[in-house]
Amino acid sequence: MRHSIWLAAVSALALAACNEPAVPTPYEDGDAAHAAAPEDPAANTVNPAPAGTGEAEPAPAMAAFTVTDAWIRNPPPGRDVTAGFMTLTAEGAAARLVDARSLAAARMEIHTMAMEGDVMRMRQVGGFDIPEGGSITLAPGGDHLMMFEINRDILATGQVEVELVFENGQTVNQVFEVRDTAPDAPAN
Ligand SMILES: [Cu+2]
Repeated sequence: MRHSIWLAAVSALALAACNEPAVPTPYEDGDAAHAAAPEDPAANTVNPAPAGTGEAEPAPAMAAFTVTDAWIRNPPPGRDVTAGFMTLTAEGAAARLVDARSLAAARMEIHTMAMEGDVMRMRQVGGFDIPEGGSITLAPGGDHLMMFEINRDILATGQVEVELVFENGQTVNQVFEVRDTAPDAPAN
């Protein structure tokens, strides 16, 4: 009980921080920086590996993703932002989550939380790295998928599809449950 209250308090803080008009953030610059990322020479190489050799493949490695506990916080009335959370596992290759899209939000960003002096603030980052065979957990008070200009009609359906975009070009369509609180995660 105490734990869930703490989580609620922290996430309320996160949402409050997200909602601050504060300083205009150059989100577009961040996107542009991404688009202008140096080309991956391997991506354009048409060079199938000789049959029978599975090593030194030129193409980016594909990972098999598993998403659990995917949920979006049901935003309080009057808010036009909210956040999505999940546990994401990559098997077979390391991966980097670099973007997310949904019809339920005009714009989504990848955010983390970090201390700035004595204050915990959210901050946009370029992506989250998932080690091969490892997982990342996005949770209230920590890493999250930020959703701006939310569509309440879609959120009201209780289920929101989000497309997760990875640096190697892979995408995953995942349904996020709209909830007031985190689902009870099974103990791992
Ligand atoms: Cu945020």
